[in-house]
Amino acid sequence: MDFDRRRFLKYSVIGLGIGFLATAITKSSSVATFILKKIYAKPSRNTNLLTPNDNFYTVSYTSIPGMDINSWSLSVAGFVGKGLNLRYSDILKRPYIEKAVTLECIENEIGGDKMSNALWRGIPLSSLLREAEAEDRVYKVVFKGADGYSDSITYYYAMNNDVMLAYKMNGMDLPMEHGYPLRAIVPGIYGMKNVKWLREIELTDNNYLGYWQTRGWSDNAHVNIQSRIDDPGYFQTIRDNNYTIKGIAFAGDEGISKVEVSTDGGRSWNEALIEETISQYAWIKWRYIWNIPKSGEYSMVVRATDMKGRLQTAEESNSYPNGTTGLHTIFVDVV
Ligand SMILES: Nc1nc2c(c(=O)[nH]1)N[C@H]1C(S)=C(S)[C@@H](COP(=O)(O)O)O[C@H]1N2
Ligand SMILES: [Mo]
Repeated sequence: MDFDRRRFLKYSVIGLGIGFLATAITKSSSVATFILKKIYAKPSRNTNLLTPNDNFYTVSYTSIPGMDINSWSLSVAGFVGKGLNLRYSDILKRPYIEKAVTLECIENEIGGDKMSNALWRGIPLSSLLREAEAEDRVYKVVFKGADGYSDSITYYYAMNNDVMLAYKMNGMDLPMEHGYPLRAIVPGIYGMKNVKWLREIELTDNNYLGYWQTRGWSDNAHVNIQSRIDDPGYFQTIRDNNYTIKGIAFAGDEGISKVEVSTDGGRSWNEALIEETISQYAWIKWRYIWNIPKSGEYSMVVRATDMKGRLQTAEESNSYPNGTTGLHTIFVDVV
C-alpha cells in the first residue's frame, strides 16, 4: 500500500472543488441541485470520546512488518553515555503512564475522519533518555520502525510533553496495525511522528529529517486548532423545530476552552456546550441546541478556541505541508 502524498495533493484540489460545488448547490434550486445534494449527502457521525480500536483510523506507508516478540528488542543508541537494549518483558516492568491522546494524520481534510482518540499506556520517554545518559550535544531523538520508516522530535520536546512509548491502547495490547509491540505517542504532534513498530531510538546532534520531512512535510508538525460538525451530516434534511448540533474540537496539546457554532454561514456565532473532556491531549465533544427560526437552507459553521485563547483560523490551506486549516461547514435543508 505504497502511496505518494503528491497524489493526495491532487485529491485535496478535488476536495476544494467539492467545497465550491457545495456553495453553488445551495445558491441555486433546480432538479439538478436536488440530485447533486443527494449525491453529496453523508449521514451524521456518532463520535465516541474514545475510539474503539477496530474503528481507529490507520495509515501505514509499508505493509505491516512481521514481529516475533521473543526476538524483539528496543535499543537506545547514539550520543548516550549508556546504550540500552530492552526486551518486551523489560518494557512491561517499568513504571508507566496512561493518557488519552488524539492522533491525527497531517493529511486529514477539514472535517475528515483521519483522526481518532485512544487511551494509551506506555513508559515515559524522558525517564528512558535520562537512564541512557543522553549527552548535552543531543538535539534530536530519532524513532526507527521495523518497516524502515523513521521520524524525529527534538530532545527538548521529548523531555517535556508526556511523550511515551506505548504498548497498550484502550486497555488492550497494541494491535498489529497500530504498531505492536511498541510505538511512540507524541501528544500535540501530527500522527506521522508517532512511529509504529519501534526498534530503535537514536540520539543525534544533527537536524534529522524523517520519511515525510525529506518529502517536504512539516518537521515541527504541531497540530492546528480545529473543530468538526458530526451531526447533522452533509446535505441532510431537518424536520424539527430544534436540533442538537454535535461535534468535536481538538487543539493538539493545549485543550479547548471554547467552541462556537454559526447557523448563518459565519455571520453570527453562538457558544456551544463543552460536553466531555478527557485530557488536554485529546479532542473534546461539544453540542449546541439550535432553535430553528424558519424553514429554508442553512449553512452551519464551527470554530474553536484553545486554552491559550487562540482562535482557530478561518483561512483555508491544504494539508501540504503543515496540515489543513479552515472552518468546517455543513449545509442543511429545514422543511
Ligand atoms: N513505522 C511506521 N510508523 C508510522 C507510519 C508508518 O507508515 N510506519 N505512519 C505514520 C502516519 S503517517 C500516521 S498518520 C500514524 C497513524 O497511526 P495509526 O495507524 O495507529 O492510526 O502512524 C505513523 N507512524
Ligand atoms: Mo499520517
